[in-house]
Amino acid sequence: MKTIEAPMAGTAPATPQRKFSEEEEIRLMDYPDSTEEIPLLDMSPYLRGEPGGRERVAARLKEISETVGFFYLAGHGIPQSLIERVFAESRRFHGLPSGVKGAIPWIDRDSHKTGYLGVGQERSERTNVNIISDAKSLYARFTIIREPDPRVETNVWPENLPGFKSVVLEYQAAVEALGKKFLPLWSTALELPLDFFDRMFEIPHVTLSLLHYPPQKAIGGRQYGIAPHTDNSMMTFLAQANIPGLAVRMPSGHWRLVDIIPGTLLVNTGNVIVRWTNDQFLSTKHRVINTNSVDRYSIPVFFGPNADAVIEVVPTCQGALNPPRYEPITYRASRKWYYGE
Ligand SMILES: O=C(O)CCC(=O)C(=O)O
Ligand SMILES: [Fe+2]
Repeated sequence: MKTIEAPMAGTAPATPQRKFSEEEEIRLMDYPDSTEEIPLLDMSPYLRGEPGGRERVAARLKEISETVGFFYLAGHGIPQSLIERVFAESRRFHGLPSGVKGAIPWIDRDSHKTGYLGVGQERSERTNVNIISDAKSLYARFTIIREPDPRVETNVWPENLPGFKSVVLEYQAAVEALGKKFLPLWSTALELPLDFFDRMFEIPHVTLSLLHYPPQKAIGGRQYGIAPHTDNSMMTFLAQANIPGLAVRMPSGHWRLVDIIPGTLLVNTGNVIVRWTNDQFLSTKHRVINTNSVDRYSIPVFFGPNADAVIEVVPTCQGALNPPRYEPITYRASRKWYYGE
C-alpha cells in the first residue's frame, strides 16, 4: 500500500509501464496520429428522468471511464448562449492591457489557487503529474474558485469590466449544478448507494479558468500551450471555442486531436476518481499546442470534492483479491501533492 508521504505516486495512470522511449512518447504527443474515437455520452435520458435512463447513462459512463477517460458530453442542459457569453467575456478579459491583468495577483490559499498568470508565468504547477520533464507552457489564465465561505471573498476580479463577474459566476454555478447531477451517475456506475458522494460535495471545488493560448510558431523543444498532464479533479468540464489544439492520449498510446462538436462539453475524469476506484477508472493525459495562426480560448472547470473530504478506495472497488492500493487522503492533501508542495 502506498503511504501518506508518497500519497498519490502512480495514482494517475501518468506513469504506466512505458510502451515507448521518452523520445518516441514526446513525438507521439507532439504529432497526434490516433484515429481511435473519443466517445460521446448523451446524458439527456437521465436528466429527463426516463425510466432506466440513469442506469443506462451510468453504464456508458463506466465503460468510458475504464477505457478512454475522455468524452464529449451531449444533453447536458447548459445553454449554448451562456457558453458563448462566457467566451465573449474571456476575450474581453484577455484583451485588457497587460498592466491591468498583471495587477491581479496569483493567490494560494488553503487548497485553492486563483488569480491571473500571464503567458509563461506558470511555475510549479502539476509538479507530480507533468509527463515530461522541463516542458514549458505558453498560456495565460484567469482562475476563480467557488468561494468556500461567501463572506470571505478570495477571488480578485478585474476592474472596469462591467458584467464580467456576473457572467463568469453564472457559468460556474451552472457547471457546479451539472457536476452535482453526475454524483448519482458515479454512484450507480460503482454500485454504491445513490447518495454516496453527496456529503463530500457540500462545499465542492469548482475551479474555473479562462485560458488563452497565443499561436505557437513551431512544434518541439518541449514547448507546449499547456504541457502534457493529468487533472486532479474528480472530473473536468471543458468548453472549447472553435479552435482545435487539445490532444489526448488514447488506449493505444498514440494521441488524438480533439474535435470540437458544437453543443457538447468535453469531459475527462481526474486523479481523484482513479484513487476512489483503485485504478479502475482512468485519468488520461492531455496537452495543448496552438499551431493555428489565431488565439485559442478554452474554459476548463475542475470539479472536485470538499477540501476535507477523505478520498479512500470505495467499498465496491476493493476486496480480498483487490486490496486498496491507496491510503485515505484528504482532497486538500492530494492537491498539495499534485502541485509538489
Ligand atoms: O485548454 C484546453 O483545451 C485544456 C486545458 C487543460 O487541460 C487544463 O487546464 O487542465
Ligand atoms: Fe487538463
